[in-house]
Amino acid sequence: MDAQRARSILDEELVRGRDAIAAATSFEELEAAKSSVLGRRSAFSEVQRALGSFEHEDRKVLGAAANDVRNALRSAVQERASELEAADEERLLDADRVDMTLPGRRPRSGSMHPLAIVERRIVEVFTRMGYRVVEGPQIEDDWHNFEALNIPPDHPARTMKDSLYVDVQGLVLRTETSAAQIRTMEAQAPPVYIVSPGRVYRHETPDATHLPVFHQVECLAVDEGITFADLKGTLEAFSRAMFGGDRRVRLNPDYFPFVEPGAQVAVSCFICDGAGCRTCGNGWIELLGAGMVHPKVLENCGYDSERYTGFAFGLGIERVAMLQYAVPDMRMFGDGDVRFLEQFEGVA
Ligand code: FA5
Repeated sequence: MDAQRARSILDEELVRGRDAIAAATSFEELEAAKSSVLGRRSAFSEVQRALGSFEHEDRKVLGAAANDVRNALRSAVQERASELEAADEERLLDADRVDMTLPGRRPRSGSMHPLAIVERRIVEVFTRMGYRVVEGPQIEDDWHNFEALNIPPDHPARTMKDSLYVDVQGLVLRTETSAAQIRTMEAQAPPVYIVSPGRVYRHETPDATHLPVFHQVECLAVDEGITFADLKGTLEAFSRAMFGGDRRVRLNPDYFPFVEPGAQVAVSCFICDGAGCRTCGNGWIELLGAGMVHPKVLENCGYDSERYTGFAFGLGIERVAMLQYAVPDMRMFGDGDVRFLEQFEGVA
């Protein structure tokens, strides 16, 4: 390479380098442009390496020219880097910009489950009448779930068909909230006025009006001089508070080992108003079992059955909720379908 050639390379590389640096649109491209004009394998470096072979005068002039070219290109790189940095920052700011005129994003909030709403309402009707709320365990022992409730070992309610046993000797998923009656009476002296809501379990095939896991509210009143009239009056007060005046209530004699006499209480169907339809069958929806507490149950809990009498009933929360919200199939409560559940938003 002669001095003249070196000169023209320096001139060309200055122009080419400036163009390449200006054309870089990212830091990667800028780095590539820089190494192509100033890197070890660039034409510029070749000129530098050739300097040593030139005459003294040429070396001086070309050395100075090479320095100028390198300085010019380096400052071009720096300038372009600051431009790219500024552009980057601008982009970030743009992306982060908050449009104050946009409407806010409302966070999705859940709502009370219809069964929770109904349970709360039922319990409220009773607490307003002076009842206390108690809760019992869902896993019960034989005594509280059966024996103390006057359900002897050979009673059909004990067979594997109806009950779900826990794999521990003598323990069962409670089949009714009535077990809470026993726990309450064992723990306190009369008078007793309690409601006890909760989940119960039975070996049952689900259909429109039955579930294997459902909810009940137990009601128990034990005091001196309580009669069947008190039970009927309480049931009527409850039905009026829950369903209004236009639903009819029916009491039929029924058998439960822990009451005497016992009754099955039904409310006229909300769909057919008592005529009979697919949901109710015969026009009535059975809501609860009720009766006068069996003297043996009182004695089992250490109460004097000569002095004290009482009534009890246990009602199904799902059945009440069906009546209240005209739900045709009980299984809908457990499906977890948001389209169903969100209809209850704002109800409670
Ligand atoms: C009982 O469970 C008694 N412990 C009620 C009772 C309490 C009687 C106190 C006397 C004194 P029964 O099995 O009928 O009774 O159930 C009571 C209510 O629970 C029924 O009327 C119904 O509303 C509801 N129920 C019963 N089985 C189911 C089921 N499989 N799915 C949904 N609800 C049910």
